[in-house]
Amino acid sequence: MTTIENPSTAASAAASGASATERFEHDKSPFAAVKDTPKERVDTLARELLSGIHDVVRRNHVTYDEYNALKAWLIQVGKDGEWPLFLDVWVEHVVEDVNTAHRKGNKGSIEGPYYVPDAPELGSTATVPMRDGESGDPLVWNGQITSTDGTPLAGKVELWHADADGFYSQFAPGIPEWNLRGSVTTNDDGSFTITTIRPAPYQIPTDGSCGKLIDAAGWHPWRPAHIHVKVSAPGHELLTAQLYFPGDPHNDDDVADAVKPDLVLDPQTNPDGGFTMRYDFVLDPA
Ligand code: MBD
Ligand code: FE
Repeated sequence: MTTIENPSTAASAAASGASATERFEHDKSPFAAVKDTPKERVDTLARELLSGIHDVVRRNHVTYDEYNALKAWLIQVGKDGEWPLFLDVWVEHVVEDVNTAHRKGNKGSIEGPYYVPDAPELGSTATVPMRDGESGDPLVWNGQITSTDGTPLAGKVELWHADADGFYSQFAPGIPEWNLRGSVTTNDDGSFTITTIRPAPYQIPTDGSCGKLIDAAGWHPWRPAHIHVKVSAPGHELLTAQLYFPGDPHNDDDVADAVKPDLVLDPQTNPDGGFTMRYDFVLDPA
């Protein structure tokens, strides 16, 4: 597998798992949502989940050594704070699929572990917060939000993405708090122009428990370069999606299985080296 050579990079990878756990506990109140779930529903889900595990044990004749290795690994995932990472990488894409299958508008994708609400508010012609001399090719993105019937929708495009080294602000040390994060308010006709930099392919942290699994199973830790968005407009379903770049070697084997053809961009190279692109969003009425 690909190992991280730079020790300071490795340290930040471990910290990002713990930060994602803290962030999740801070933003979501999962137990409040679950306490009203009927017993029958919990019974069904818990029983079927356990039965899936029992089947794996029977089919593969799992040994006591393997069972104890699993126990040790599960304990370590918690200690590393990597439950958000594990679940968002290997489970969320199916939850996303079943919950958006009814949509006629834009395809969505997973949120992942690195969303932070309340990013700086930017106007309809926005430059995302970035450092002086932020590395990466400049990217200018024109787009519009419409409803499924074509009606223009005034709304918001929240976006967040990794920098040219593959790191997210607030989850890796030494990056300004809101770097490459923003909340863009569109014009009345739903149009917007966003200037940012093109993010790099992203490697999930390899120095914690998820990395151990990847290594032990002979998998790889890569996600294609992507821009995360949450697109909203009154009276419409919130769209959570990610946009990808054509030709990325990991579009076809994303570790998180979150690429869909409709989400691949078509950036045009500018004479001065940067990129310009158009990508519009179509939201389903709520
Ligand atoms: C990411 O940046 C991401 O988008 C997902 C889904 C998992 C880990 C890191
Ligand atoms: Fe991401």
